[in-house]
Order: sequence, then C-alpha cells, then structure tokens
Amino acid sequence: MGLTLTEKILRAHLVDGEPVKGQEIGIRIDQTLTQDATGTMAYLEFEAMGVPRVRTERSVAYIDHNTLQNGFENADDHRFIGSVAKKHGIHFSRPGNGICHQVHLERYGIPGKTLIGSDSHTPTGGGIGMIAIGAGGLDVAVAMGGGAYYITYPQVVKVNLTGKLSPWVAAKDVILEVLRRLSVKGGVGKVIEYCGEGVKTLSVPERATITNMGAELGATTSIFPSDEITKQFLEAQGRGEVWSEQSADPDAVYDEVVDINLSELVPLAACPHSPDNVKSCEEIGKLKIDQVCIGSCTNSSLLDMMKVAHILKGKTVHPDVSLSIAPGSKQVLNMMADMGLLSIMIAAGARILESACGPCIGMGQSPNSGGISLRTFNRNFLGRSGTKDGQIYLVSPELAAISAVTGYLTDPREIGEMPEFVLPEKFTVNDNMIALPASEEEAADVEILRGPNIKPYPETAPLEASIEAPVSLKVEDNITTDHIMPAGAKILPLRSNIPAISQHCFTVCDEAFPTRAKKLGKSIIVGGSNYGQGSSREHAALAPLYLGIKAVLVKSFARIHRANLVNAGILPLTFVNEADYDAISQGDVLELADIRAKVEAGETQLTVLNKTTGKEIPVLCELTGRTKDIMLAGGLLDYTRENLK
Ligand code: MIC
Ligand code: SF4
Repeated sequence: MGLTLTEKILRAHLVDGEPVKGQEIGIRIDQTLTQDATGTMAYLEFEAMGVPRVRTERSVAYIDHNTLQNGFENADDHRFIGSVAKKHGIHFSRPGNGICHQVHLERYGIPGKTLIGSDSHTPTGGGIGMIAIGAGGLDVAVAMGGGAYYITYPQVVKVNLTGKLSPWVAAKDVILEVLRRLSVKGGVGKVIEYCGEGVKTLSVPERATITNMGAELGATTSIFPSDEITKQFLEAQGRGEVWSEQSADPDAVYDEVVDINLSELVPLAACPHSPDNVKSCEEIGKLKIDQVCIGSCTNSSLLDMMKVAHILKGKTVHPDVSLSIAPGSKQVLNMMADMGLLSIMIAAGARILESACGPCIGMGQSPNSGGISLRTFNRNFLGRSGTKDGQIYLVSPELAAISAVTGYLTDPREIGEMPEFVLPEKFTVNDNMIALPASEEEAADVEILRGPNIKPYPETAPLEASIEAPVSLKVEDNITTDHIMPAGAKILPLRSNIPAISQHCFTVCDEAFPTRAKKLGKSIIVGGSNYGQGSSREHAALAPLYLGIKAVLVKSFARIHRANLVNAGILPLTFVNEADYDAISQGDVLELADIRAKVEAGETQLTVLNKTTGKEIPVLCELTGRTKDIMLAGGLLDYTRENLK
C-alpha cells in the first residue's frame, strides 16, 4: 500500500513509537524557528536545560512580533534573544528582516525536512514540501536540545485540486473555501495534503498562503508536494541545491478526500469573528469599509505585492479608508522598491509599515470604534485587532486592494482583465540582516544580556495526591488563546514577565478573573469545545499556571494548547458526556480524589465529584507514557531536566 507524503516524511524522522494513526509518535526535528513574542520564554527554557549548543541542523530566531518599541521591554527582549542566539549556535534574524514564516520560506526551508516553530503558522513551510508544525516554546526548546517532538500520528486528508483559478480569484480563496467546508475544528488530528492536477497551477507563495492558514483548521499541518515549481522558487532564491522531489505514492491511501475545482471558486471573505465564517462577496453585499490592511505571514509575498501595486496604480485610496501595507520581508520590500511597486503604493496613499506582523497581532493600526476592516491576515478573533467592537473580514490582497480604492467590499473580478503575474527568475538575495552565531570556541565569552522585565519561568510542582478546588471560570465553546492570553501592543511587552502578563489572563471574558484566581490559590477552569484554538502561545498555559490553575475540564481541546497545558503541568480533562458541562457552575468545588495514583496507574477514565451538588461526573484524562511522566513531574521542564542529560 502506497504512502502519503506526510507519512513518508514522518516515517523517515520517526524516533519513538509506531506509525499507527491516533498513537503518539516522536519525530526528529531538523530545523526550529522562534519569534520574539514566544522566543524569550523559549530561550529561558532552553537555558534552563543546560544544553550549550543547539543540536538541530538549523535553528533560527526571528524578531517580528514585538517591534513597536514603546518602552524598553521589547528592545530588551530582542537584545536578550540576539545574545542567546549568538551563544548557542542559532541564526538571528534582526528586526526589520521580516516575518518569520516568510523569511524562513525564502531563506531556510528545505523540502522533505521537519521544522517546528513556536508559532502556529509554522505550516507555511508546507508550501515547499516540509513537515512544518507549530508548537509551544518549551517543545521548541526541547527540540533545540536534540529531543524528539511528539505528535499524534495523524490522519491524512487529501485535498484534490483540479482546474485553475479564474482571474482575480486567489490562493486565499482556496483556503477560505477549505475553512468554509471543514470549519475551525475540522483539521484536528489531521494533516491536510494537497494533490491533483491543480497543484501545478499554483506558485510557491500561493501554496504557502494555503498551508499557512491551514492552522485555522486546527490541523497538525498542511503540505504540498515539492515539484518543478518548488525547484524554480528555490533556484530563484539561490538555493537550488537544497531541492528534492517530494510527493505521495500514486497509490497512497487517504483517510478523507475533499475535491476542489479551482475553476469554480469565487472571491470569498471570512466574516467576523471566525476564520470559518466564510461568505462570497455577493452574499455579503455592498459593505462600506473603514480600513484595509495588507500583509501578515499569510499574504505578504512579492507576488501579493505585485498584484496590489497593479490594482493601486494611478489610483487614490478612498477618502473614508485607511490602507496600510506591511511587506513580509526585507527581500520583498527591497524588491518592491527596485521594481517601482513601492512608489505606486506611496503615490496611491498607502501607509507603508515595516516588514513585521504589525496590525495582525494588534501592534498598531487598530480600527476605529465599530470599524469595518478588510485584512489579508489569517485570524479575525474578537478583539484581536485591539478594538473590541472592530469588525474584521479576512480577504485576498486582490479584494483588499480594490476595496481600498472603492471604499466598500468589492469583488475583484470587477477590475477587468488580469495580466499574468510572473515571479522574477532571481530574487534579490541579501542576508545581511541575519547575524550568525559565534563559533564554539568564542561562545563561552558571549554574555547573555537580560533586561529587568525578563522574569524566570513560573514555579512548578509535581502532581498532587488529590485535587480539591473551586471552578474559578466557566467559558463557552471555541475559546481562543486570544481570549485566554490577549496580545496587542500593551500586553505583548510582558511576554517575558509571567507574573505581570498574568494580570491580563482571560480579561476579555471576565476582568475579575486574574484577581479571583490568585486569591483562591488553586482552582479549575471549565470550558466548551475546541478550547484553546488559535495561537501556539504557551503563555495561555503559563499564566493559568502562575494563577494556580490545576486542571482544565472541557468538551474538547485544540492540539497545541492541550500540549502546552501538559507541558505546564496542568491537567487536561474532557467530559465523557458533553451534557455534563451543564452540571457545573462557576464557584462549584470539584474533587479529583487520588489523582496522582490514578495517573500513575495509567487510568484514563476518571470521576470528578462536584462537591457543591454531589454529582459524580465521568471525565477522560488521556495521558500516554511520556505525557503521564511529564504530568507527574510537574511539567515538561522538570521532566526534561531529569531526562535530557
Ligand atoms: C498569532 O498569530 O497569534 C501569533 C502571535 O503569531 C501566535 C504566537 C504568539 O502568540 O506569540 C501564534 O500564532 O502562534
Ligand atoms: Fe505574525 Fe500574524 Fe503571522 Fe502570527 S499570524 S506570525 S502575528 S503575521
């Protein structure tokens, strides 16, 4: 029986477990990436492991999220990461060099390799045939130390692409269509593999848009084959020698097949406040807009910018609209300048931002109150833009650009004839903003530069014999990590200071939560389905850890967040009967008697006693050999200290 591309790469990297769907496996990691908002913590964790030099083939530290330096904190973190990188053998992509995923695709990604990154959009690398997975910072730290990365051996979904996109219909519309069909939970436990004749019609940047936003499906990752088009892209980056062909066997067997005829797709938009709330322009109607933001790791490639410039040429941004454009990398920005695209955009009235995440993570450009903003980004969760009642629509760069001119949400097919956009044969390669690490001999003399805002990892403790604690918070379905640990310009500078950032934990849902939880000393959170979807930020587990959360009991978890809870030593529990969610109220006291002994014995079917009502509630506590040991030790850091010597 033939293998899927996913299985081929995973099997070639298998170091622990059996390749059986649904079972945990450990894989060897060839490359890692971090960004600054998760990186400081990841490197503090790496330091705590005591490994002198990274043991991967390539590890890269990017500065792209916290680039608004409104106070010393972010600049201190950048300096800290730069010094750690220098000392421990990590390439350092300096601020201004671009968004981690865009730069990694351009300069470091290699078909057939494995990559984990402390950012949920790491699957961008799937655009060139890598198994690229988003993970918590601690998992990335372990991989840098040479440890395996653990995932559930996934089901593989084949997205069979046929036909060719019509003029002005974009790669963004492909992933929006997949999201419309599968939903934000449709990818959990799965890898999405793109196949079929239609693949050949898509360039590498288009493929990367699709795999990037596959994160919104909750999927483990997404992947395209590596073919002649990939080869051309890598050659144009001056890296042709790293190319290899990567594809599924012709008789590969998939767990599910989704057919998409590219020719039938139309321009789409994800409406507030979820990436799967997808509608066509026609369904949305003539919507007046206040803001347009073009950029983010999903849509900031040179190809995207070429299209945007073509649409803006000779036009003026509508008087009621603010248009901002953040190119994805220094390479993109440099080439935009050389090709004259930048002056077209400036002339049209676009507000050019630095090559960084910017508005995507709420670092500036928050819309006006109730403002309607079209963004080429990947997430439109409530409040993420920095304006609580902002109405964010996720769209293609083509749709964004034309709408910025007309002042309302406009079907880009109204633009008329579309020229052929051809990527240059050679990209301008200049890696002068990547600082290389010190040699092994010099490394000992490199001083780590810490600022006063950088506080150590919160205290952990081995799993207690029994847990008895009140429910400090009860939340609904689809809680995102932006609810649990909001980002934005005001809070992000606290990413290296867990005591301080914890004061913002869950404040989107309940302003009193941090104070209440801290006062209770220990407590439990109860939630609905797909709890913790979205970002990989481990702060969404570390802040609850600091606030004394001992267990989280929900209908279901999102993959990365569940792993982050285990890593932080917080028990992840799910209801056996979802209806029991209604049998617990905020304030009820729950008891997990003899929990340590039960976890130790490998029991997965447990009972929670609601001491307030007397009701016994069956719950699942699915911890396998390794995750069981992590939980008993009090988290991955303690476990690794004991095991990775
Ligand atoms: C995001 O898009 O939410 C982020 C910011 O890139 C996060 C990482 C973080 O919270 O630092 C992600 O996607 O993992
Ligand atoms: Fe940055 Fe936004 Fe991409 Fe996250 S989704 S890495 S914040 S550009």
